[in-house]
Amino acid sequence: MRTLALLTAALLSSISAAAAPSFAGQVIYQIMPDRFFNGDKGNDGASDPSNPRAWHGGDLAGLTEQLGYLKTLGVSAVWLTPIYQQQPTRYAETDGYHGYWPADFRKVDSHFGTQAQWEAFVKAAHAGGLKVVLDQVVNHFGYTAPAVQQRPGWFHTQADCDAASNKDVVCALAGLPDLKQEDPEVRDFLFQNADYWRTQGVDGFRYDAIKNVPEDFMKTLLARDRQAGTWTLGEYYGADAGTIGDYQQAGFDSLFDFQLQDAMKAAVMGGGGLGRVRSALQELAKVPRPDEVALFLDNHDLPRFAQGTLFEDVGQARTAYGLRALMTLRGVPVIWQGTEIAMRGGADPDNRRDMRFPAQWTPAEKTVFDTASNAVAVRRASPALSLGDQTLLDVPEKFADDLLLLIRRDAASGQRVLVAWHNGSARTSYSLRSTLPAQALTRSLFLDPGETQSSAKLSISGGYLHLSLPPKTAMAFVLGR
Ligand SMILES: [Ca+2]
Repeated sequence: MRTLALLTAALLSSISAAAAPSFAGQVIYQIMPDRFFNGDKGNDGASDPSNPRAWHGGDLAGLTEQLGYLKTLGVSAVWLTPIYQQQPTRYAETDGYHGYWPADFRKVDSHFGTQAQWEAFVKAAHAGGLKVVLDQVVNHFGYTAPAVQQRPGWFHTQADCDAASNKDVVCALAGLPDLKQEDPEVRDFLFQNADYWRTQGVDGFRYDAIKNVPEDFMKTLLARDRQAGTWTLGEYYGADAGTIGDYQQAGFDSLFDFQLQDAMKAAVMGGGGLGRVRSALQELAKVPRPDEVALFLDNHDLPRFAQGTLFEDVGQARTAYGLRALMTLRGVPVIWQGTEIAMRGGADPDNRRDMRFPAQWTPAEKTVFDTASNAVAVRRASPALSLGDQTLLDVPEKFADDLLLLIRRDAASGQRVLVAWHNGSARTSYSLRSTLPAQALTRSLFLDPGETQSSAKLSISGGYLHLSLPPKTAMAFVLGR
């Protein structure tokens, strides 16, 4: 799994010559524009919202219209799945609504709108203080993109695949026409795609399917991005901390942590113990740049987080717990559209149901949203939660399944926050031996909807840390200097 373990010193020094862009302190909201909001029915074309594999009509005009919604949620950046022009026909009874079947990499797909609507979106997002991350495909064209016939030399053949030692890189991913990045013309084409979107106001790229792209090409691409100040987030499906570390060494600012996602799904949603979460966090602390790593509960390629239980109310309560927990961690949290209301859905395309907005919500969905927006606001207002380092505290073995404790500390402000995830199913008081300085009774920063002060309490006296914690949630307490 770890293909980039070794790098030459020369290459490392050339990459580190430019200051690395940072998203530390950001909270990202992931949007699939076709499934977000339809702001312009005039561009819908042959869309069919009743068919999960068809275009649904969401677009850039809708995104711009809903920026106020993102402000209410409190996020600081958006990541859009690809918006460029898709292949002209369906494949496997599916439209290119998801954006991963490109035909023209520098043109906005007509379903998403016009170039002018893209520019209006970016301008409004930036004016509202939101950074823009755009998905970039560098592995393939769409199945029926005209370029596949027009430029056969740009693509690997079946013979190339048969002869290849690294099948991931040379063979077609899901049968998609696989770009031959060894060809200088193909490399230039891909470099210029990145340059083009930089001129279009993009602050960061999310690179799709990086395990399927040659590493020498990827390193050059990343060095160019770093030089230009563009933040880079790689998607390596299933990546653990070891893979994240290798790819950060190779020049990525960030990767998604699938290992932590899987552990949180099992513990927070699935009701398992917190041991695997603890291990994943211990591993993550070893990567070169832990502040940049993308942390998430689910995305458009995984079943929805709330789908991990049969029961809608349990899914809602535990999604609220999961989102709060995510907001306590070192890294860059990413919220997939709809997770802030605990939307359900199984494997693709069921996990891509149309986003639902406040007027359509049930009271229970509103409660999840209010918990999520409070958690985002608390994180962004706290230098320790946003930017601090992270130290896991030891917990007695008998409590280890139910209790995760860590300290976030921001050196610049001196703020220290003690974080407690409580996985127990009933309200519980804990008294644990501790060397932390004495602390008068303190309540959690996080508030449930309707609360004016948290019911979660901490005090430290006589060498003991006392905690009173509601069930199945995460809490955060500011400690004295
Ligand atoms: Ca539309």
